[in-house]
Amino acid sequence: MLLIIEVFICCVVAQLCNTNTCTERTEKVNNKTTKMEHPFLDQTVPINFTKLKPEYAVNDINEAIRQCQEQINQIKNIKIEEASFENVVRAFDNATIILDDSMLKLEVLVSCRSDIDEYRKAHEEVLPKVTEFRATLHSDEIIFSLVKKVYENKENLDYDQKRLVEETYEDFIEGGANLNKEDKTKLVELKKEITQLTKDFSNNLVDAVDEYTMNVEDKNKLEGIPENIIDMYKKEAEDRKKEGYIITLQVPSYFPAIKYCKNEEIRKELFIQYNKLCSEGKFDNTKLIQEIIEKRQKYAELLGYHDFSDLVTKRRMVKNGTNAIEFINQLHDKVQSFFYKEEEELKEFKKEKCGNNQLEPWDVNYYIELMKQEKYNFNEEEFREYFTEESVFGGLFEIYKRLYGVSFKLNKEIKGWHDDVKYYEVIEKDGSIIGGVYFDLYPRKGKRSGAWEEMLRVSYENTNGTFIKPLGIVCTNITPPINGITRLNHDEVETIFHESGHLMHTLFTKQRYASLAGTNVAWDFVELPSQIMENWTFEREALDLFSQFGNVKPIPKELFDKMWKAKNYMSAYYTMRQLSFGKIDLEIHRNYLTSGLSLDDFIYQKEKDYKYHFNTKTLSIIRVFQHLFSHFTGYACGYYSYKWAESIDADAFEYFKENGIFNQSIANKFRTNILSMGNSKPADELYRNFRGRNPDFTALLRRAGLLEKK
Ligand SMILES: *[C@@H]1O[C@H](CO)[C@@H](O)[C@H](O)[C@H]1NC(C)=O
Ligand SMILES: *[C@@H]1O[C@H](CO)[C@@H](O)[C@H](O)[C@H]1NC(C)=O
Ligand SMILES: *[C@@H]1O[C@H](CO)[C@@H](O)[C@H](O)[C@H]1NC(C)=O
Ligand SMILES: *[C@@H]1O[C@H](CO)[C@@H](O)[C@H](O)[C@H]1NC(C)=O
Ligand SMILES: *[C@@H]1O[C@H](CO)[C@@H](O)[C@H](O)[C@H]1NC(C)=O
Ligand SMILES: *[C@@H]1O[C@H](CO)[C@@H](O)[C@H](O)[C@H]1NC(C)=O
Ligand SMILES: CC(=O)N[C@H]1CO[C@H](CO)[C@@H](O)[C@@H]1O
Ligand SMILES: [Zn+2]
Repeated sequence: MLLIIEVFICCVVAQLCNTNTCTERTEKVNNKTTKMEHPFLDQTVPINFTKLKPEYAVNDINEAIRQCQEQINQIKNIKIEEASFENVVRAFDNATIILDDSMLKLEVLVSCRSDIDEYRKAHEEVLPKVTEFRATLHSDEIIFSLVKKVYENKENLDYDQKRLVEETYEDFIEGGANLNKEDKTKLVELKKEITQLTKDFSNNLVDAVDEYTMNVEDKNKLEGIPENIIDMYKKEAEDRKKEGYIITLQVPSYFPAIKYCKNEEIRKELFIQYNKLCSEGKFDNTKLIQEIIEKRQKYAELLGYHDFSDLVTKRRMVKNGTNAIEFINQLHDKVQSFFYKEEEELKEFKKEKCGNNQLEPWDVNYYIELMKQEKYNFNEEEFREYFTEESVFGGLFEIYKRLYGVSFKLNKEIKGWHDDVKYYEVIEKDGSIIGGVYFDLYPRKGKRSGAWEEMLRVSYENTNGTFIKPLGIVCTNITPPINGITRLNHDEVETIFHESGHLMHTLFTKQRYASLAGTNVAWDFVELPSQIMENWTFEREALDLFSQFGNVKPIPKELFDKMWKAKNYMSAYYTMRQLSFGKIDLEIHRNYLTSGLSLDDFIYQKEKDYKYHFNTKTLSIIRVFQHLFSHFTGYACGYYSYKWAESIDADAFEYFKENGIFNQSIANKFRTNILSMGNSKPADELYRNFRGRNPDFTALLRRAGLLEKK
């Protein structure tokens, strides 16, 4: 079904690091000594984006790889008895900084300036080389033997050094460096095979989606669908030289039809077609899934794990597959009664509308939307009057001032990659500069969609003892200004708060080593700093700050109350939906091969308690579940982390809520134990240090109205 849509608004924080000093080198070209410029390798601040011309990119990245390789070779030349933390582990941490830094610059330009083709071309040209270089880093035997030597003699190192040694060692173990030759070959082979199978899976899905179109000639049949979507269907038809309207199975086309179209026949037909995708014929994914699961199992076993879920979660906060499935099961049990209560409500509503209370799978999105409109009458758009760019950012910065005492200062002298980009310095109470951030808020031709934050430059300790200052970027695609004024809806404000949370994780870091710094943390932990910030956008006290900036009125009580009522609408349904994906993800990787059941029977059995009682039985979504099967790992055995991260942030936010949402003592705990720590300690330990105990996962249910209030 519609996995792509409801799945998190995530912003993929790049897990990369950076810095170094290298501006100009003298190179011999055709026997003439020429001064070559390498703007992508230039580490000076501020970054001069004018200099980052596409024609330098390929050459510079190649040079970065060469420099990395040179440092790697130096490490390899160290005699085993001379291996030390500094000359092996720290040097290894440092070796890739120059490459990561230059690639990040190029990636920002590709994501935000794709209107300039040359950046994309340059990126396409260097990417395979960079990927290959990075892939081989953690399987090198010589370096591993040196790392292992340091690992075995780590008692006298300080805490951060030990952590870096352990994490580096684990990276090599995961890369298979500890295996014998034969197993190592098998591992490489399996990795290749899985990668190919997942590629085939994606291609099948793309091709199967492309194969189907629905041509509707009579506009009346599209009743209920918003005009702008109907325009899109019309344009699709025109592009294909057809009459009327064309709906495809691509999510932006399919989903609005399923959600809004009053005509049941259309919804039914689309649903059935979607549900059949990749289940038969030449694009059948059934066998591929079987093979991917089998090979992942072998891969995990080679590395000494019981199954793939244990391998994937080993270094995450959840720690093992058993904990992950228990987490899902427990939430499920708590939500189930609410879930069925909502089902009854929905059936009742359907009966009111059409006299029949039999729920069909193609009804759910439609009646949920209709009931929402009728019962709540809440429109995100009403907020635009109160949320201007000035008021939202004024409010956001004021919140950070109250929490952490820091201020954001616009510096117009510093230019980004486009005139819209704004650069801020973030300043500590005592006046010292913490770091900087580029905000790039509006869509433009070729800009990547969605919203994301990235550590453009990671902070770490230089060899002379000074810290490199971090640089973050925050990119969004919010509605651009009309007549010079940007007006946001609530969703867009939430997005900005979310990304700002990642930003503070990037900026507040105090880690000495690049690969442990900032947002380089466990996958099921990285969304805590960001998601928690969304909560301030629901708090009266916080929203009232907005109206102190820009010329806007405070949000009326009526609108505020409507927002809260709508917030938890059908929350058991949405929670259960995410849980069901987490459930089948873990189950298929843990128990399918030994179950003796067919794919469909297995999934049916595992997810039946996570579904409404439909009149018509349909296939499972497993054959289009891209998150699990489109990459070597991707979200496989990681889907639980959506709910996991939400549960933690709910629990963390309760701590604020109980003590005041601007309580500086709680904020300070959050900053020192989480935001400044990067991956200095395992995530569960960081969390306990902040909260004084393990997370209480029921906080999520309380927040969603799925538990009695405390
Ligand atoms: C470069 O110089 C070497 C001798 O120093 C000469 O043999 C070679 O032909 C020269 N190459 C070019 C391209 O001029
Ligand atoms: C950035 O580089 C351009 C091109 O080299 C140069 O003209 C400009 O003065 C530089 N800007 C700053 C602020 O240094
Ligand atoms: C770190 O890397 C840079 C090149 O990227 C190099 O100049 C520097 O010497 C390295 N530092 C250490 C401590 O290895
Ligand atoms: C999973 O981890 C927990 C600790 O978080 C541990 O108590 C449990 O034994 C582990 N289970 C398995 C099957 O490894
Ligand atoms: C340390 O190195 C950085 C960059 O390499 C330089 O900017 C800074 O001035 C140096 N600090 C000291 C105290 O030498
Ligand atoms: C902040 O929270 C602490 C508990 O950690 C509490 O003792 C203190 O009174 C709170 N401060 C304010 C201003 O509410
Ligand atoms: C008050 C509240 O519950 N707000 C939000 C807190 O943030 C999460 C996202 O992590 C939202 O889902 C909540 O609605
Ligand atoms: Zn995020």
